[in-house]
Amino acid sequence: MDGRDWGTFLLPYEQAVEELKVKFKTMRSELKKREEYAPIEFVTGRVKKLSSILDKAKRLNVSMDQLETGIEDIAGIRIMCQFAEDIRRVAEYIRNRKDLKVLYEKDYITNYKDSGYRSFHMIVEYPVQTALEQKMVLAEIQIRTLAMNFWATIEHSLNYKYRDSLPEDMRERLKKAAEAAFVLDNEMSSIRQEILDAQKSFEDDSSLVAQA
Ligand code: 0O2
Repeated sequence: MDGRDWGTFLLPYEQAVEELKVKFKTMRSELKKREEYAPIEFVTGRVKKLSSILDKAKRLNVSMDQLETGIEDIAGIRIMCQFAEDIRRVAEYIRNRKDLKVLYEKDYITNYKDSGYRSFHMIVEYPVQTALEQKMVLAEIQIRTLAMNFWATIEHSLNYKYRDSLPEDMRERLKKAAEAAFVLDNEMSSIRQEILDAQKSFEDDSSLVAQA
């Protein structure tokens, strides 16, 4: 493929990322209006860089005519949540959507990676209406807490800096930092539960007063 062909190849992925970003941002504002609290904090998206697509294809032994099915994260969406339990809720909203199909899920929260990486991934099939036809594209949706995202962003840039050969001590410290992020998420979840419990008992007390 020459430069122009690559541009055309990436077009439906760019469209998918733009559309999915709008949809999940809308989901956030809708949920915020319906309830006092939105499980989505913010949404980002990106189309994988051509050099990264080619590197990954080489690493996974995917031929140039198999890229569309062989590389599942050319279109990538990231959904950040405040609390770990929000992740399951957001995943359920996504499973119930009629405008995409979840092909499979990877739970790197229960089965976190060796690096310490935690996140919930969903590989989806999304129909893009191009000028000429409807085209199905694959997209990867990553759902994670703010703490998981903080860790992943730092680790990703360090890996980039060290070109995937992080010094061992740095690797160990990152693993410890991932555990600290996990503890932070648990701590925040328990505070959240206390707030919700307090709100609930306040509502219960108010209804008792109203009945008296
Ligand atoms: P980028 O720049 O985010 O696009 P692989 O694990 O890559 O062999 P697979 O099955 O596609 O193959 O991967 P996976 O693990 O399901 O998802 C890949 C993406 O998850 C990565 O994309 C990262 O975004 C994220 N990810 C997975 N493991 C880690 C990790 O240890 N650290 C960080 N920071 N992110 C991770 P890319 O292509 O690596 O990068």
